[in-house]
Amino acid sequence: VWSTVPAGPPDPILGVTEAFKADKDPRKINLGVGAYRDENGKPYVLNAVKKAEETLAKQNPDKEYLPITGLPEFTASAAKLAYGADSVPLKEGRVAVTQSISGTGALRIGGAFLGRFYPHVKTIYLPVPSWGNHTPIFRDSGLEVKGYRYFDKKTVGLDFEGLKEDLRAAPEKAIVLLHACAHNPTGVDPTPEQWKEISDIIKEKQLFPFFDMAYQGFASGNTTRDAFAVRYFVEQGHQVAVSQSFAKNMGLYGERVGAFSLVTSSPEERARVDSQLKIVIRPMYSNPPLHGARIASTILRDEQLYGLWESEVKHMADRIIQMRDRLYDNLVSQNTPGEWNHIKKQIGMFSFTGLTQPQTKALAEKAHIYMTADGRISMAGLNGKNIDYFSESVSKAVKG
Ligand code: PLP
Ligand code: TYF
Repeated sequence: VWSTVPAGPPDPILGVTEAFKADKDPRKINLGVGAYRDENGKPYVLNAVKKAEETLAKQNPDKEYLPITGLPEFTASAAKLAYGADSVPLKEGRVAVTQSISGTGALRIGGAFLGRFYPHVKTIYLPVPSWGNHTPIFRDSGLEVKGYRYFDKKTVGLDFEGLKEDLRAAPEKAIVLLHACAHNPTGVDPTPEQWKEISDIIKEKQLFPFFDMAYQGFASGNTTRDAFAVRYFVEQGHQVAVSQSFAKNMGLYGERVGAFSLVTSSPEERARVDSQLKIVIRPMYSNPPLHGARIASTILRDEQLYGLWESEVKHMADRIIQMRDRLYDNLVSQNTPGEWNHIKKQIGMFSFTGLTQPQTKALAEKAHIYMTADGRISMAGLNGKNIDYFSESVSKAVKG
């Protein structure tokens, strides 16, 4: 029956891990996938998570199904984390929230809901470039996918003029996807002043802002600061959609903890939206997994665990910032041709190095260093033990 099924290409990000695993050289480094690694290059389970699991084990909770929209304590705390405890729409009971299968699932639910109910042009504009999975997620949700300019190769920074031009030229009421912070793959975020201008254009053109917040806390080390864009837009009266992931900021990757939310205009409207979110979710997976949502909710609702978690998020963010400084210093002291300031200016898990495809290929073949073909590196893969080898290898690759 399947003789006509064509072989598909490997995933551009997860494929890098395959190549890494096959390499037997002891110096090998995997900077492909965006997953945090500690100072020893090992996956890191947060102490806040371990403690929450201990608390949960003592409570010995049952394994009943969750409601379709998930664990109510979790969704309430997740929304508070994103929108802020003082958020007006939250206090007025007009934010519809559902638990999701991490950030990917949140985007997919959001896409499906918009595909079914968004009453205007069903086109979503993504930054160019964006996370590789955005295009298929929204295409599979029944939306038309287009792009707006975002990254300027010349300055290795934000193409703010291009961005504004493209948003102004988009059809009225189109959907715009915005990375709330720590843009993947570029590590380039708008400044607060630029966010304000973006908000004005979106208002003028009545565009619909859909925030993907996969790295809250990971950019600056502070969850409030990283929520600036979302909260500012809400204060300006935008009825935003927000996708949240707890994969990176709580290190809950494989537990698949996330939330999708929509600001509505009244509690009555929220109730109607809630009812339709359930109808979207029920045939997809019925209800979400329990354990990770219990962990996140325990951390978010306990003052001490919350404090511990905040300090651990900051530790992860700071370690990445240190690696940026060391990489920059090394590249400059080794007289590596080019301008490397962007390494320090970029923010979050990734750096868009500007390395070309032949250079990334040479790094893999000659130095056993793996990154995505676009020159993106996951900064978290660097540590005190491999940073010098990495910098020297990059320097050599650039000198050719
Ligand atoms: N959105 C962006 C921009 C991401 O970088 C990621 C993960 O890398 C996600 C969403 C979703 O990840 P997850 O489904 O693991 O939460
Ligand atoms: O590194 C990245 O950009 C992501 C990481 O189910 C990732 O693609 C990997 C697996 C997954 C979700 C995100």
